[in-house]
Amino acid sequence: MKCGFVALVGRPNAGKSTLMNALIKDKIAIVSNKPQTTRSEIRGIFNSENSQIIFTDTPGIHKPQHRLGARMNKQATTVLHGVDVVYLVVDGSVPFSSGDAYLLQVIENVKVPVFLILNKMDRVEKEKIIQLLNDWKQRFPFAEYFPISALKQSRFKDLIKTTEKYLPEQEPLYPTDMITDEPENFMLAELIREKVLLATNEEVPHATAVYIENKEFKKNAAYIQAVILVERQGQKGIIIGKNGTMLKRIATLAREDMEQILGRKVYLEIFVRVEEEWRNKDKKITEYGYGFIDE
Ligand SMILES: Nc1nc2c(ncn2[C@@H]2O[C@H](COP(=O)(O)OP(=O)(O)OP(=O)(O)O)[C@@H](O)[C@H]2O)c(=O)[nH]1
Ligand SMILES: [Mg+2]
Repeated sequence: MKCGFVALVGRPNAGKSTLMNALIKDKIAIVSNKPQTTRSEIRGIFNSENSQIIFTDTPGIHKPQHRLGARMNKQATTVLHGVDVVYLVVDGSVPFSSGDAYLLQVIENVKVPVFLILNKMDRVEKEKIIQLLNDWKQRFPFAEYFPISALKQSRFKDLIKTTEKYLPEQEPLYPTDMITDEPENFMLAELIREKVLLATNEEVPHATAVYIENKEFKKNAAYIQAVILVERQGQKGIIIGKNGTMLKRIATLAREDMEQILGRKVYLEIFVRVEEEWRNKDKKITEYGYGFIDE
């Protein structure tokens, strides 16, 4: 059967995580309307009769402001070099910009076929799509061109079929009922971070880290203690909210998702702490699971 690796790279907010989740029909990576949602490489495994495709979602490549951002970029560009196919995921509903031009430079050194995934086509009039594709054809010799909507899941069958053509013939590398190799605690912490991204604005989402401090399974329930870290006292106030209402909302939404994943009742307790400048501390970044040390 066909089995191989596909990397999803692109600018923040292009829809990489939405696309990966939709392709594997499960929620592995968190999604939000804020840029820089994904902070580490995340694997989602697609299994079918004919193939196993190991997708790696990556952080959006951007101009870094902290060590965290620099490491996110490094991870994304490193993933490019260990795969069989690269999907360059572009938000086709916004004009071409310097960020896109930078990405084209990044993929210039890639030795494997690169597909252009022109995403968010549900927002673009049909007549304009051909023009957009022509513009992109002038910019880089992509192996394949796919105008799609990750949200509406258009052209997925065709995308999978075409991708399979570029993968090596070999036995599955992972068990065929496996959809990810992400550690459970990391996925649970990410669910909480997703709710913070949903509920807060400006600097707060970016200054937030989440980790699971303790998890116990007793009878048919899970007892989970988690920590939300922010960089400043004021941000802590925002996360907690008036009379704790914001934190309660975040915890309720996260708990519901956790119950889905764990298939049991969840008792979730969240503590909010301040860790100044954690985004510039390599040791902390690694500890919270946002990637390897960048030597
Ligand atoms: N209209 C529309 N919106 C989409 C589509 N795909 C993704 N989105 C939205 O775009 C936003 C960003 O999606 P993500 O999947 O988090 O984007 P990402 O590329 O993973 O972003 P980072 O992790 O920050 O790099 C979310 O609000 C999605 O719902 C699409 O095909 N159409
Ligand atoms: Mg993402």
